[in-house]
Amino acid sequence: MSILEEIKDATKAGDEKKVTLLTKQAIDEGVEADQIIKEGFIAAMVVVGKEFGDGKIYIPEMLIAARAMKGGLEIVKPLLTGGKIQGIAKIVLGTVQGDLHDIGKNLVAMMMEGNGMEVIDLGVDVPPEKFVEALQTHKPQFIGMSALLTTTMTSMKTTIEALEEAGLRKDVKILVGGAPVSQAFADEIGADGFGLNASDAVERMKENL
Ligand code: B1M
Repeated sequence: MSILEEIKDATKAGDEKKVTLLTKQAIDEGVEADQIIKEGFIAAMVVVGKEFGDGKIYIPEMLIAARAMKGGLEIVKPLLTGGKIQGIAKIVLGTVQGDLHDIGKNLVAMMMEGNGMEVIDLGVDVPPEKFVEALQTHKPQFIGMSALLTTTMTSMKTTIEALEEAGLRKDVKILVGGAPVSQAFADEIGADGFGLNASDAVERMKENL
């Protein structure tokens, strides 16, 4: 079994200690951070999501796998964020109201920081008014919203409406992403960009600079 398969299995099993050890080992062996994330962590979460959807596992297992992935991400973080010049652009980022999923959002943040962007992370369950307030306080060029639930992605639209009502929409580019979000949805709600994954999110930012 390859080390990436081992990382995938350990993440899926929620064995955080093993995930961290294997991730360190993979880095030492010269495996790219991007490959560890895609073929190790994300591949595991795809299986976890499918098994949860099929009723084979339950929330605790999903939570434990997520914790293991976070442990692994902490190990690769310096490789994604280290050594680059900060401050090309500023983004206020958050997972929208009602949504507690933050792994993808955190990965997007790491990738942005690694590409010289300044990230102000509002965390999870961020209500529209908090995005508005953060825009007034930090004056970023971008607002980034993440959603993982079909029931919470509508909060992206509500947030855009709140920015319009506050007369601030024209001051900022809005970037959206997350598993249920699509380009068509981004267009429908009037966002400026849709990121399919973390590197794509960075590309959309660069295009809109
Ligand atoms: Co939840 N969950 N979850 N969950 N969870 C999903 C999303 C689900 C698809 C699982 C399933 O049913 N198959 C399903 C949603 C169904 C739907 O809406 N259609 C679901 C559900 C139902 C739920 C609960 C409602 C379960 C319940 O309580 N009954 C509940 C909701 C809680 C809430 O938010 N209010 C819930 C809870 C949880 C946990 C807390 C247990 C845990 C989250 C832990 C955490 O994040 N701290 C969890 C997890 C781990 C998942 C799955 C298994 C994995 C998500 C993940 O981290 N993926 C997920 C199934 C799946 O997606 N395979 C599932 C890895 C991550 C790197 O990918 O987040 O997609 P992702 O991010 C990607 C891209 O989407 C993109 O880039 C990232 C990197 O490539 N991206 C952006 C993300 N944000 C972006 C922003 C951008 C641009 C790109 O610009 C700003």
